[in-house]
Amino acid sequence: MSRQWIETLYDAFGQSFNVDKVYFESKTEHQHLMIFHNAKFGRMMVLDGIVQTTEKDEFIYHEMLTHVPILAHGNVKRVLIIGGGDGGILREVCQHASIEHVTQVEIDQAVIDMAKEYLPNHSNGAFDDPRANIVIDDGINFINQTNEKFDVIISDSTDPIGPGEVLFTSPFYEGCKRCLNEGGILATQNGVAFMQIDEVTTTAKRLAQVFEDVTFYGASVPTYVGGIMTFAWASDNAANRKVDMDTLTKRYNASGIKTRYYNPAIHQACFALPQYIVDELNSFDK
Ligand code: AG3
Repeated sequence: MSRQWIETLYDAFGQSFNVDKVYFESKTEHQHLMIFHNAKFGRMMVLDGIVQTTEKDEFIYHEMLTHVPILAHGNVKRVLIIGGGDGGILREVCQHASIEHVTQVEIDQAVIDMAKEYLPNHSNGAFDDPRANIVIDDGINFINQTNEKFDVIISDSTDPIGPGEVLFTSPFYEGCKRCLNEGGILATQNGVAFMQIDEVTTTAKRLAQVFEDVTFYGASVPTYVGGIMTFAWASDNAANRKVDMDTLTKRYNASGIKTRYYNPAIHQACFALPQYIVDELNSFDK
């Protein structure tokens, strides 16, 4: 029988995977990193006991966290990625020929190195894209120090435990606002709403103090088990998330990107939230 690995994210419930082969397992400077093979999901990357990404279902998360803000905005030239060391978001951003520059700030060099080695299809060469500038630093340090501005900021972080925690704080959101051009959009990984509903509430409260228009959108990602993964959305321009179907379709076709999950209909639909999330968002004074 093959070894079983059990995710330790939640107390009373978890998912387990057969481990066919371990490619890498070690403590990096910042976290515990493991990469193994599972027959259903292919190669998987785990950080501090939590599934981060798998070869088979990564496209859903990476496409949704990238193309929804970029095509909603419609004129993105500069993108900032916080985290995302596996390179999946960078790969999707680089698909857009109209994007002139992308800065990625990852805290852990080992995640980039090991992803390049064992999950090469995640970045698919994007780390060598001449438009990409890769910085090894804590996202909040970079945000606090830079004078650069961006049209879209994507936070592809771990959960708010360990190194990812600061990326869910008000100072980080304020810093993002300062680094966004007018009408810019911040999109962040915000956990699985059913399992981590407090994260939705806390993020909504914090973002609402900084941005005019705050909401969430969702997508179902098999290995982020427990319901829809929510992405937080913050902008000062509410029109960004109300782009009509014709405009989205034109932008999508003109972009020339290839997708396997994202399309304009999914884009429009993903802002429809289940009532338990709507109720949660209405439960506090904004
Ligand atoms: N980062 C988000 C992983 C979230 C897992 N958490 C969870 N299931 N609540 C993924 C990095 C992919 N580039």
